[in-house]
Amino acid sequence: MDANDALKLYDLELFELGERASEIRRKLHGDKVFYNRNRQINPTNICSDYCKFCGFSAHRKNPNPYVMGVEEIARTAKEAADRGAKEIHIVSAHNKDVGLEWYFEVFSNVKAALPDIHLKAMTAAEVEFLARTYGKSFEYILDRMIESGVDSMPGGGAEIFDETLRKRLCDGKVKSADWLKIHKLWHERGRKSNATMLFGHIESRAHRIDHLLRLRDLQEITGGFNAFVPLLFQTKNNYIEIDRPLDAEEVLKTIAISRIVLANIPHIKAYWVGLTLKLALVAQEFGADDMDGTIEKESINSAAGAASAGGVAQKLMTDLIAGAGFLPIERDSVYNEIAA
Ligand code: V47
Repeated sequence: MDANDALKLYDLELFELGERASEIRRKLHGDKVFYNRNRQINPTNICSDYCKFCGFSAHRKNPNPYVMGVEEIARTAKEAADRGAKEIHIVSAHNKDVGLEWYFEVFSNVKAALPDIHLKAMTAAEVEFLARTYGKSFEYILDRMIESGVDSMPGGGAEIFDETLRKRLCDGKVKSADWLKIHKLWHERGRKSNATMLFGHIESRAHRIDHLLRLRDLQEITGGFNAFVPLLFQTKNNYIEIDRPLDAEEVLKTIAISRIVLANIPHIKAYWVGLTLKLALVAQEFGADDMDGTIEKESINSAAGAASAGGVAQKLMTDLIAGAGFLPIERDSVYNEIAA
């Protein structure tokens, strides 16, 4: 499928598109909807990059800079694991004050406290920031991550790959080609990662398709992406003015098209944090097969207006999935099923 064919999918009627995406989804995963028990930790919000869509980093609209202590981070992870979390998802802002080693100490401390936990950490944007700031290669940063206990990489920092738009949205942050290169290097190390796309801001349908095709092409080479996560832009506390948020039809079409175009990526995650739980459930009928997880505490989307700060209880998650007619499946971070 080329860009024109993919773009034409948007012309299909919503439910026809949903049927096509559902067919692929059901072939791959039947009635299953995956979720995990996870905890997000964002150790610092002090950022040297300036992304117009971000409400999380400490700036004029969010003037509360913080850095968590290394022990505090490990303690927070341990408390979450004691409550049943199987994955700790750590993403930081690009903080020049804490030093290179701090990033690795955070990971090795969590792993020392919790040797069996799955540590999903460091976006490609963080990898590029550390490499650039400290004069290191991407390979060096990735190898140090592995040494300090990082198991997989989240998909953040991809935003939208189109270079012109990227310049307007987040000039100075990891370039699209480098985002892809970092994931390729990570996959070459036998590791898995996810891929995101931030949509619903100033991008066009064609920009979204371009983004999907670049991911599809890399996946063809490495096979290292587990899940694609379309992140719906949250509109508050940031520096992007849009006339109105995307309507549900356009969101569902975009998710369905992701399922169709990215037939080589096993999972499509409807990230409930940005979509709301209800739309994330509807998205399961439009190609998605995953809800992300219980999360416990969410800071990035909620800083920009999402009602996700407190996470969601496991029972509510499974009740909602079952109530929508699907089979709730708890998974680990690389999609092994966890027996109930
Ligand atoms: O890269 C920033 C996004 C991302 C806003 O890999 C915003 O499983 C919406 O990548 N509205 C970080 N989104 C979060 C992320 C993620 C989340 C959950 C699961 C996974 C995964 C990855 O948050 C950033 C950026 O694209 N973001 N501002 C906003 N206003």
